[in-house]
Amino acid sequence: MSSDLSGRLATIEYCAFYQNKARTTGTGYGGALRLEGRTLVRHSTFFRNTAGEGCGVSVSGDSGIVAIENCNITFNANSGIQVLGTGNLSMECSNLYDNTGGHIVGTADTSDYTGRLIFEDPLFCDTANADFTLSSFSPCTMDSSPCDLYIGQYYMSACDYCCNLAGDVNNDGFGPDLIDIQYLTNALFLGGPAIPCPEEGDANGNGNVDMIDVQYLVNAVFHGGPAPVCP
Ligand SMILES: [Ca+2]
Ligand SMILES: [Ca+2]
Repeated sequence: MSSDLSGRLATIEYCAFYQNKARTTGTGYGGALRLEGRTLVRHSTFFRNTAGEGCGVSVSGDSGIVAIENCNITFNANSGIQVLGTGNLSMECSNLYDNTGGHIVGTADTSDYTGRLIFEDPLFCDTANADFTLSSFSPCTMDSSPCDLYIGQYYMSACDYCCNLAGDVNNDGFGPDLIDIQYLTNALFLGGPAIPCPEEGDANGNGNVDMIDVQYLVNAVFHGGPAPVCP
């Protein structure tokens, strides 16, 4: 259910919150935003923020009524979102990924968000230069997101690049490991699901995805061979 945001204090949209920091001890909550009152946060990206809890957003327990819609909350150094006490959070069509302390912590009933969230690598074009445009392979583009709206700050796909963990064939953020080898074998020879980011399947980085990459991955994972590379 959406939160009642009538008479809201603020709408925060089309923003990127990048490498903000709150204290990481005591009540260091809300690395990017610590919100009270009624607030709508939409089409924004939270990346690599740091706090004790709620690196992206912390919702106050006193009066916080917050709706997060179409946001990317990813790669934060502790929990992505925190809800304190009686704080109220609703979420629609957002992506949570690689928040090391958990995606949503505190008092929110996360069962409310079932089916409204995805948990996938957003495949930003160039995070080293704070470029949060989306790869054409991103699950957050208008065509790929579960709600036909883009997720995050940018609506356009601006690159075809997607390799941020070479050999992570299934693009789950882990690996390369046996699961990636099986995924690649399945995709190439057994009619399995397509490789989400072909560059991560091209383990030897020669521009083709084929049997040689399977062998390369087996060698890397089990026999101490060279690590996969991005093309
Ligand atoms: Ca993987
Ligand atoms: Ca290859």
